[in-house]
Amino acid sequence: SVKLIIDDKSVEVPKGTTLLDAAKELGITVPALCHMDLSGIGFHSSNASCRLCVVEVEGRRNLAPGCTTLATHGMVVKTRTPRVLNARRINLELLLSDHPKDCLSCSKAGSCELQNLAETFGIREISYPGEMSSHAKDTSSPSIVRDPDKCVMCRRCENICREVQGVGVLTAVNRGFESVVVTAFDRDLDTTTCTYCGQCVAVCPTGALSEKDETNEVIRALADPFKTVVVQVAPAVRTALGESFGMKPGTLVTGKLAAALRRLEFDYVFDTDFAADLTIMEEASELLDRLTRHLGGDTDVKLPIVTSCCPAWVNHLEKRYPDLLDYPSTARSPMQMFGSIAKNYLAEKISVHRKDMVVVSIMPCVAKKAECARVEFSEDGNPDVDITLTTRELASLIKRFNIDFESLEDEDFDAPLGESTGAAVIFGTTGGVIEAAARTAYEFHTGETLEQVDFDALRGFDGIRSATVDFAGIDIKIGIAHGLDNARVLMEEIRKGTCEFHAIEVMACPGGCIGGGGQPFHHGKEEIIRARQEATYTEDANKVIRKSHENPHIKKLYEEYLGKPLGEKPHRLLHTHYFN
Ligand code: HC0
Ligand code: SF4
Repeated sequence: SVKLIIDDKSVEVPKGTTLLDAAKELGITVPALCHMDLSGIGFHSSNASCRLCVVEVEGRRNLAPGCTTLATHGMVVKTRTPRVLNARRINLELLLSDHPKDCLSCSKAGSCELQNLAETFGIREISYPGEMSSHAKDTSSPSIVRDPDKCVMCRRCENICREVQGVGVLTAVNRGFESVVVTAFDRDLDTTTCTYCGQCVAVCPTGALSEKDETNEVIRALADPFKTVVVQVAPAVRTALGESFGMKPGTLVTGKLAAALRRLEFDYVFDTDFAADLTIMEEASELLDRLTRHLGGDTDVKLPIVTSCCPAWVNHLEKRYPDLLDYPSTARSPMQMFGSIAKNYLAEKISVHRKDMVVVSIMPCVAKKAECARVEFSEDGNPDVDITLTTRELASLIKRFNIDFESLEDEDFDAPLGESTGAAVIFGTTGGVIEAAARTAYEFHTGETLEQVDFDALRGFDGIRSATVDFAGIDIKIGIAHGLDNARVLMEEIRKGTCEFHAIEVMACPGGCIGGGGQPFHHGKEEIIRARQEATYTEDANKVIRKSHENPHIKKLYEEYLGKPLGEKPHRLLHTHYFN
């Protein structure tokens, strides 16, 4: 370790620690725009490009960037001298001089890191007015809007897209004044291999990347007297929405969420968790079907089965692994199963034509906006899910409707599409879908009661995890990856024929949906994502029923309407296919 002094305080840190991290040990925050540290979930970005983290190091002539300068023994560092503060202010003003000034109407207003820094540094005028760079806005994608004029060249998006997702759609081009992060040949996003995972949006400090805002479409639908408007909420939303109202990360707001949706005057307030239970019924049955055939000597059967409920993962699979499209489960995602059940079963039950029903999804995800627009999830041009909003967009709607979120009394979701189990809740975190599937597949396969429903071996934040589950004498090998580049490792094993897993779960976003691109901004605070995961497991543990196949409303839906899992009706309404 090395010992050094920062702002007159002594600190000892391991060799290789940056000055920024050493200062953090002392509780000293050094501002930064390009730096973001989420190492615990596999992401770290420091390009030393924003130069806002400069510090004075005794004996050095130039100021040093705190994010890339390593602490050495005996160093004396100062983080808030007039020279340091002045340099940071000048660097900030230079960034602002070539930044649009439409803060009032910017998509990032209120959460912009650049705006916050300008406020912190007391900037009241821009000292360097002059030429502004100009790039076209890209609205081609159903999920993401790119506004390169707002790019500050921090390159977090480029790093997360290349290093964590292994996609590499975004890249810095040009030099000096002309430098900007764009797609290859500056092509529209919808013509690239972008998966719409939205992780670039999640880490962008400014309004250069944001989700496509569809709040006004929902307001219009809610005001239309001829429409029955049905809403569903994804598992991970309840673990994070409170943050948008100043609540502590990890605060579960399930009851307030249902209440707020009712205040928004949705006609039916339902839960995607219900459909997550439904997904497990189909996916666990599919796993067992493939497994039984495999054990029976069928060499054509494709194992491992790969989860397919994450839409960014599906986009990536189709583009990157067109030769492996027989491996993903054909079960639709919970969101799309919900849409299908709403526009078929529910519509019939309440005698509403599907064209007069609007299904709105609230998701922690931006890729879900593109998923609901896929043609295979529509009938005669009418989509099963009409509009998808992110958690952030829902927060904005609640504020616009003047609802005092914090003081809302807890309410329940409506029945029957609002009832769910603990298994559905954990869909929201990495490892949760496969744990939920294991709970049901175990009981379906063995006919015995699973006493210990917590599969601790499947939990955690390691990018790639594996575990073996004993299904009454048969060892079921399970693999988990979150972050698309981690998924690559497992997919390449399948390609080479060396993969030993029977089932694999992939979620595109680090942490799973709790870390989704549509969640309230974490601003690089890893503890926020960890708190959301804890909340997820707490909600599961608090549920009376924790196995999907024990959900009474799911049982009834099969008895009354669907028949058997993997049967004709489920095949038509709940399964899908993949394209390359
Ligand atoms: Fe997820 Fe989902 S769990 S993808 O992570 O499977 O977005 O929260 O809604 O559909 O249920 C996101 C979250 C969902 C779906 C569910 C799955
Ligand atoms: Fe890359 Fe995901 Fe952003 Fe697309 S949405 S550019 S894949 S990080």
